[in-house]
Amino acid sequence: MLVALYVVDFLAATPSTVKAAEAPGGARLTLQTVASYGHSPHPDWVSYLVKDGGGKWHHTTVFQVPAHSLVHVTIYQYDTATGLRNPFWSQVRGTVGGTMAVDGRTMNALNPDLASHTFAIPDMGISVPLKGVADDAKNQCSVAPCPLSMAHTTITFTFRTGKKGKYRWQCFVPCAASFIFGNGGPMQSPGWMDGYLVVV
Ligand SMILES: [Cu+2]
Repeated sequence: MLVALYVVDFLAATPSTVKAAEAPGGARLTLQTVASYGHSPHPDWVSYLVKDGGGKWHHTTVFQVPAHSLVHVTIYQYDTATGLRNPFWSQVRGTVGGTMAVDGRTMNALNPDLASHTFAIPDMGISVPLKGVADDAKNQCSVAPCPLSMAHTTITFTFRTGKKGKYRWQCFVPCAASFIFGNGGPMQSPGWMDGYLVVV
């Protein structure tokens, strides 16, 4: 029964598309991850959100960016670490310079135990592990969108888009608490832990 529900959910969910803000040479994509969305239909589901060019946060995972351009990504990470079962995903891949910056510090990999989520676009060879906030951090956020005054880590990186197309992206950390092996629910639902990069 649960499986059937997920399938229906998957087909019915058509998250809206948010266009990344324009930036010199391309676009600026600003995201946040939250431990719990805090609203219906799934207040306890882990999720991504995206900010539009006007500064408003949207609960969707379909992002539009220009082709053959640089995309400057900033991810505010409000969730605690779950850890990666497969250390493959702890490496930074496919970004400009093969690096990310974590709270301003340049890195090319993350201790797998510290990962909360990943931002990966497999068909573009891109994968970035996202460092979680400490389990005992004060001021943890549980209702999206989370403000910068709450505990978070900031991850920045840049990647280059190629030709136009619709590319699937997803998180590879088994971050779905209370689901079997952490891989159900939000991990299988566009709008939460996976979505599309629409390159136009
Ligand atoms: Cu995740």
